[in-house]
Amino acid sequence: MGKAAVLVIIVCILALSVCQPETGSLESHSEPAVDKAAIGTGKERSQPESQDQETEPLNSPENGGGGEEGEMVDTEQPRESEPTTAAPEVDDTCSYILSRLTDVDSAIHRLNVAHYTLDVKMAQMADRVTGIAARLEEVWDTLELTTRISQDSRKEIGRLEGCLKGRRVGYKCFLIIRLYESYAGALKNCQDRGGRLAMPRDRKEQEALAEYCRGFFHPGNWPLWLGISDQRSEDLYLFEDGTRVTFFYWRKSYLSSQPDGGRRENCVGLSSDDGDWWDNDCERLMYFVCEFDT
Ligand SMILES: [Ca+2]
Repeated sequence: MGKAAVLVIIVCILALSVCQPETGSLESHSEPAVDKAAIGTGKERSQPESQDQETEPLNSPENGGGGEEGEMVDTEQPRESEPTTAAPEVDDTCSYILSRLTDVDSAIHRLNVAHYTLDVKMAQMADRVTGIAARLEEVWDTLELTTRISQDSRKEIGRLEGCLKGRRVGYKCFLIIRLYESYAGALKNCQDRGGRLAMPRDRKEQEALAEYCRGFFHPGNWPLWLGISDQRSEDLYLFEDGTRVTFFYWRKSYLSSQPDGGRRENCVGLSSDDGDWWDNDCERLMYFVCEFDT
């Protein structure tokens, strides 16, 4: 709005500068008319001699105005009529400029009103956005709480399922999952259930797990992932909780002695018929065993 006001002021100054010279010329043109009136009253002495010479023959026919004088009157009359026709044109121009300035002023007023209205609506919108943000924060807190409760419930369901459907050994329960997964996929699946990939830590747990798997798949034989690998360092076998494996149950026979895969096979599986351990390619898709705390 400040720029618009400055623009209006500049336009006004320009308009006045245009109008004042015109009015000045008007006055200069109107002077002879006054002088003509003054000639009759004898006050024409203050006027220039040239004008006196032009006006005297008109008002003093007695001064012996001949044919030449009459011709001068005829030639001078159109010159004096010019100001009387130019003045209305100047007035019309000024009136037009003033009317346009009035229109501009009205437009600026309307813009001011629109700007105020926009400010009010922006303030209302800011209030609404603040309210929505507060509601979103509440919804987010509720969602986090719901997610936490859901995870706790899922872990509890996994624990109950593992111990009801699986095999309990000491303070843990093993549960066979008949889904084909890679080693990493099996790890995630057990975690999503609230458990871990099976980690038989001693002979008691190993024998209980082997008996459970043999009975589950009898008379078949299926390999199952355990939570043991040497992915971090070759021949350094660790459980998935990072603890080192101290008890092993590798298959040992004249046909095959495990582990034999070197750096190609770094994840450990259990064969369901005899419970022996085999090293396998970690990307191989196999069934797996989860364990849950009781
Ligand atoms: Ca290996």
